Amino acid sequence: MKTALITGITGQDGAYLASFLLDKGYTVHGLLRRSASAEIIGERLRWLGIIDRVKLHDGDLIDLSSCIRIVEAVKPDEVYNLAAQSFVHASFQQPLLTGTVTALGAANMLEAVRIVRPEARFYQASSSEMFGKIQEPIQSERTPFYPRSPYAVAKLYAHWMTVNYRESFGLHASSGILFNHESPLRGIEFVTRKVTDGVARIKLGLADTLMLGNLDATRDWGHARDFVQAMWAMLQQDVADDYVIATGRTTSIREFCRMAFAHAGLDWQDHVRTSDALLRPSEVEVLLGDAGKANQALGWRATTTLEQMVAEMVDTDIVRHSARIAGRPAV
Ligand code: NDP
Ligand code: GDR
Repeated sequence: MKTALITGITGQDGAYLASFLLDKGYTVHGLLRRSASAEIIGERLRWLGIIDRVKLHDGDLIDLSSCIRIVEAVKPDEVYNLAAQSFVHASFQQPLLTGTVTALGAANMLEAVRIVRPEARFYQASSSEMFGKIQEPIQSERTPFYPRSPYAVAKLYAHWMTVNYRESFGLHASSGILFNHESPLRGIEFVTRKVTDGVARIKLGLADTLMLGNLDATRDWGHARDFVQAMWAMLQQDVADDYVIATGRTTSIREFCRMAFAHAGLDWQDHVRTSDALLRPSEVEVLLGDAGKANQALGWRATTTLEQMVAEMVDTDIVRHSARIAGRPAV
């Protein structure tokens, strides 16, 4: 059976992708950066019950020698480069770190594959943030990019490096231009999880208000479990290519709040407050993707509705906080 190497395996997508590949019979390896809080680093892999089924290797995306060493040791058939400084808001405060990890880190992995394992298939986690100040109302692979944050600029570099390594060196390197995808394993700083966590706290009497920034922005939100399947499907194609992955429905932050609070029997207007401190220096106001190419070529389409995902996220956060109140582990 095949062997996969996932960078960013401890993140939301890395955990779901690892689970998906294990179910397909893959041997799954992951690059793990050292942390002083080692006991919480594998939380998502533990949540999915797979921490003992993946093989983790110490390394860091910004350390080329560790990337080379791990690719050499693992000899992967497929490499999924998901590691990144992925929080747009933080990228305005840490633009150089974001560039080093999110842009040059991808170049490191491309170099490691080119030098050590050029026959491996490579997936780059590109982003709808690259469309930024949108140039077309519905964004597809043909829509020009206009990045609006240091994060998006870094992703654009990584995206074009992936295209360049495909064209220059013949690597089977594909980019998935993924629109926002969420889940109960989403990082707490991202708006959907911040909202569902807030709903759970308010429902259980642990808090009364939730502070947010821009409520008018809209996002094309899908479920991470659906989206990781598209990553895999791209690497099964004979020819590497780039694909937009999206649901084709866009929803405002305000409407997401309404849905999440309503699921718990609450009125969002009683609890949500806004603060200018949470606004971004430049904002991506609207994103709406056309995944027609992926649908035709990969047979992929989003299957989880936003309503189902909101319900799953709110219910899971209520379970998590209830367990904490009762002094039980949530997993
Ligand atoms: P997360 O932020 O949840 O995960 C990021 C992962 O990268 C974590 O495993 C993190 O490790 C790891 N990482 C960060 N810096 C380094 C480093 N220097 N060396 C090694 N590993 C590192 O992101 P998601 O799972 O949500 O996203 C996966 C990828 O897809 C990212 O590249 C993101 O930018 C991109 N993307 C995500 C979308 C989304 O909506 N989720 C949409 C489009 C693109 P640690 O656990 O130690 O912090
Ligand atoms: P995004 O996700 O920037 O789209 O990047 P995020 O959830 O952070 O923001 C979405 C929108 O919500 C608005 N917003 C808030 N955002 C956060 N985080 N916190 C708040 O309190 C808040 N209030 C309003 C934001 O201004 C924004 O408009 C995500 C990441 O996963 C990237 O890595 C990925 O590439 C893109 O999605 C596609």
